[in-house]
Amino acid sequence: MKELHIIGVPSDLGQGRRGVDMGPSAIRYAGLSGRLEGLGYHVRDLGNINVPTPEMTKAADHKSLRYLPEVTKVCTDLFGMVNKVVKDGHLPIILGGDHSIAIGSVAAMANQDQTYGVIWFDAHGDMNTEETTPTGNIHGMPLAVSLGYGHPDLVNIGGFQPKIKSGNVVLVGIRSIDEDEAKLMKQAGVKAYTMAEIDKRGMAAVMAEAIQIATDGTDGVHLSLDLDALDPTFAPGVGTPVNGGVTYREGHLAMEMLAASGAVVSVDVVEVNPILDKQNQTAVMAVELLQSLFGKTVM
Ligand code: HAR
Ligand code: MN
Ligand code: MN
Ligand code: MN
Repeated sequence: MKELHIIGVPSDLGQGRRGVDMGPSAIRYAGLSGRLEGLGYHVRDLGNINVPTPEMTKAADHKSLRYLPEVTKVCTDLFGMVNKVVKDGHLPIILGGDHSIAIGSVAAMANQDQTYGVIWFDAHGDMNTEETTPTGNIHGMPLAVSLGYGHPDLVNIGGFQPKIKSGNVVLVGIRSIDEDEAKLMKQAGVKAYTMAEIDKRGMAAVMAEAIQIATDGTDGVHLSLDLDALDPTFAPGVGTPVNGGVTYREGHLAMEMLAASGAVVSVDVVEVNPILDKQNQTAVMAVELLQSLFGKTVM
């Protein structure tokens, strides 16, 4: 069994609301290490990456790419750290922070000798570029960047691009896409399972297909888990909540199916915002989902 290595990335530079930088603390406080150890894993917490606060920087110099230099630096540092964890044979669990950090983690997984598919669990598409973004927030762009669309500073982190092939990328839980973002998603040929499709066909059928797509010809799957994929009833502590999301059981079923697949090689857990949360409920949800992802069953 691989060791699980935890890396915190306390960044709120990729989005507009303060507090998501406290995500790593909240998830640790919810008992992450102990719960995973309880499943029989060796767990090592590597602490946090150094991230500047917005007050330390010239805020929003770049209106369509807010905090571009800082986000680039954080993602480059994370790239280096995840690279080392994987090369040493361990499985990285990256705690955000906003979703911009996935630019670094996906880049590191793409830098390995193996090739990996990506399952992007999210209410949003994260397929904006500086041309299409309605907000300038980089957390709305990481999937586009990983596919090679966007600012060169971001796209070229690690010195190569694109990081992933659209044919092995799949979004699950989608219910909020910007108009031009949808165009790029179609152009790029990324498969997206909307909430409507989950409603109609059920999470089990959708996840079976998602796992099929992400594992087809690859050596494993990177899971990028944005807690706003969950319905705000179960995960209120996120910066951009959208009603009509994945339920508690649908979320666990998805993780249980991923566990059964044995395909997951790395995980991001992002967008947990303790300031907006109710008694750390969203961080607890994140930990419980990770327990299912790493094999917790009823009997
Ligand atoms: N699409 C919007 C934007 O680009 C909102 C993106 C929100 N993103 C996240 N990550 N919370 O999924 O700004
Ligand atoms: Mn530590
Ligand atoms: Mn996201
Ligand atoms: Mn989201």
